[in-house]
Amino acid sequence: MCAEAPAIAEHLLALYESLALDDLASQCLEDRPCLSVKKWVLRRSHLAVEEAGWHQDGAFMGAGIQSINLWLPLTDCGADTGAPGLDIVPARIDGLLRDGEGTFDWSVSPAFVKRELPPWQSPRFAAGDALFFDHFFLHRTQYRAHFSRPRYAVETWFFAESRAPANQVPLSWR
Ligand SMILES: O=C(O)CCC(=O)C(=O)O
Repeated sequence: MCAEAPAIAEHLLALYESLALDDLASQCLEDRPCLSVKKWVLRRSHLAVEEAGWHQDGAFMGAGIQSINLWLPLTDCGADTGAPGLDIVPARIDGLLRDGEGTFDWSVSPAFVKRELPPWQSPRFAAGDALFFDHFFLHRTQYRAHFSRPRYAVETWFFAESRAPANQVPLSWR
């Protein structure tokens, strides 16, 4: 967790300030933004990558929140780069999906995604690209049988102060 790595947290907050991310988050959320202690994390994929569940983060954060996540790969990844990116469903979804057949109670099955939703995609990301999405966005860690390179990323969830999930430990930083 970034909150456990103060030097990195300070560096990231300075980066977010230089990019006026708090203003962007305020506009999207129509409220003062706060961060999540539990979902402000440094990620490193382990090889071999296990098949991950398709999920919406709202399934464990709650549907009634207001959120925006900055997913920031630090490695070229996705598509055919050999490092896992994200598999995404490029569709606006306004609620929680349930099919009862996912690997976890917060995930949905590949069969449901294939049957019910537009074709999913595995975009190519360059290190430093930014993908923003909310808690209803359906995605999973990109899954292929053979990846040869690890992938590093930063995940930062911002919440509206008035609609933040208590279970993700919201944190005001300004
Ligand atoms: O980095 C990943 O592979 C997964 C990210 C994710 O599931 C998320 O940001 O909610």
